[in-house]
Amino acid sequence: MKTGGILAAFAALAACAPSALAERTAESLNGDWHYIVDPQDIGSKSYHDDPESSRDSMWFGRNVKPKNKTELIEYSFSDAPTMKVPGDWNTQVRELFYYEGVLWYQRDFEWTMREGRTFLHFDAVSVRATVYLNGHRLGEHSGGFTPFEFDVTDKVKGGSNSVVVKVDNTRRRSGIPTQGFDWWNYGGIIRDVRLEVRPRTHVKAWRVDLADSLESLDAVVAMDSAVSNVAVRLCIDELGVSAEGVTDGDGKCKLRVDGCKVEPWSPSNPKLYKVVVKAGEDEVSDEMGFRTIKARGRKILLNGKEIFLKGICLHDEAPNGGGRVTTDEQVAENIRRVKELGANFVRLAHYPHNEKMVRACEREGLLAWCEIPLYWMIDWKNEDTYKSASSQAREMIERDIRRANVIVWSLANETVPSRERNEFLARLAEYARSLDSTRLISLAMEVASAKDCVNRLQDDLNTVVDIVAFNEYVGWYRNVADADRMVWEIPYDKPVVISEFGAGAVAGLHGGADERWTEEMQRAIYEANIRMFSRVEGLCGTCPWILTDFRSPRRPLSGIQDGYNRKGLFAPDGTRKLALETLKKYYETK
Ligand code: GCB
Repeated sequence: MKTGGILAAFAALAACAPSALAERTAESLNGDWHYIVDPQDIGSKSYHDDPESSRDSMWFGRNVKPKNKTELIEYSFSDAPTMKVPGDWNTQVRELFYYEGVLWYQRDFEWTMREGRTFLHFDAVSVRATVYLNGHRLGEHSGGFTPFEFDVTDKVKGGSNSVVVKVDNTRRRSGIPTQGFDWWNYGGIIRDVRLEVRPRTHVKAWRVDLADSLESLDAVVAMDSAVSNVAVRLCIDELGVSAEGVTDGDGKCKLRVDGCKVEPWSPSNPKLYKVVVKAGEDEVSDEMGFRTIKARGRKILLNGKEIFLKGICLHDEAPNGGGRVTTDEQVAENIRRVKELGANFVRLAHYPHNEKMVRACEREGLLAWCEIPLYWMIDWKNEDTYKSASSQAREMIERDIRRANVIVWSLANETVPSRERNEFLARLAEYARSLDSTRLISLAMEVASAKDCVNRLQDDLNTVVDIVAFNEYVGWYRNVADADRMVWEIPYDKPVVISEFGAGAVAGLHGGADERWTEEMQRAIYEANIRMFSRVEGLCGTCPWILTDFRSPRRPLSGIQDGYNRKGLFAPDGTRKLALETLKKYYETK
């Protein structure tokens, strides 16, 4: 087991880990927030386009109220309608279903001053957020699926406070994702919001990993500043672990624990331990598991043993077809559907999913592939685009770094090879490895049309990744008869995962196996692909597209798609399609 990288890599975790749901004393700011729809961004620009704001009273971030009955103020949050946070606006407010643009949120909250530092924490805002507290602009965040926070110790007051969030989900050419993608561009404060109180000097990031065997652990604890000599204690009662150390001049403490007997985490035994870290006045804890994951030759080894990834792709969408996942019940239903297939692996496509989902998968023994929305046509030459990709990758890795079930960081989906793309992605892969060298790196390649059914998977980026993964749509975007003739040449001594295949079907629509949109055709395509898999050398896993039909504006075919990508094995209401049984039977043999 190679672990040398863990400690070294940890130093690179930069802004660090606003992760782990409710680790410390927190007050939720979920609930009803007022909103103002602002398609022309009048809340932060004047009519002559001056930025925030020549006409002070129109700056929405200030949440100004008229001082007397004569004063003109042309907005009022307190009189504006409300919607729920967390939640996307598209499925909460009928007229915002297709809305892309600026929308302002506001809420008041009462606060009692406390000792220590106070952070305003967002689990995710889609896509760009600018946050104001009591009229002060706290900052911005871009990237719709990862957490961020602001230190508001000096801005929050005892008594009543007002928080305003400007959210903008306009698609941009330089953005990640960029302008075209096959899912719904949900906007809003889509995940939880809270105020968190921490001691003045507190733990900013920490991790514990297996060292060279199941009998030793390496831990690293990093404080929020370079304070030395802070007493650190790591406790895992169930393992009889209680180790002590002090921080060095960088505010970090490294601990090695020997002589414990760790039961490794695996799908059949998703063992979690309660791990507590005390550092000075601070205390954090997590339920976490320990395992190793390696790529060796053409195999994937979990805890040293070969594993086949019986996977399924899914979006972060509520199972009934409505909106982003926000509740434990929605997570539970998505997981119930995954489990019904007999799967042991989920591809959480195409962006970081709700942390509740990642954690629930860990408890349920589902391995996970996590990815950033670097998808299709990216502006490879734009340094701002790279910055966005790398910060989204960092925030994803920081958030989920302690999750035993997360085994793959995937950096891109179906991007077209070019020199600029190869350089961009190779640089990103190196960066991801510098943050976490203990997991596998991959990306989902697109397999373009093969000449005479010979598919040579030649892509220079395959020399960079740990898993060669590709999306093939034999039978759907190319002839189903090709499946039995297709030759796959994979000139890399690396494990191979089919990261997508599938076909669209309307639940309840029946007909011949050659009839588009019928359940029979979807099933026939699954059968043909499954026959083909035995001829893919080094195949270590399959991830059909997709668990449940999902909303996408790219799918307008009336009477069939009606705004849904229909490649689900389940319809949104949970109706099973015929291909589900086919996949289930295949997974029973693996
Ligand atoms: C793909 C994409 C996925 C699409 C899917 C489809 O290759 O990765 O995001 O939704 O194909 O249905 O065409």
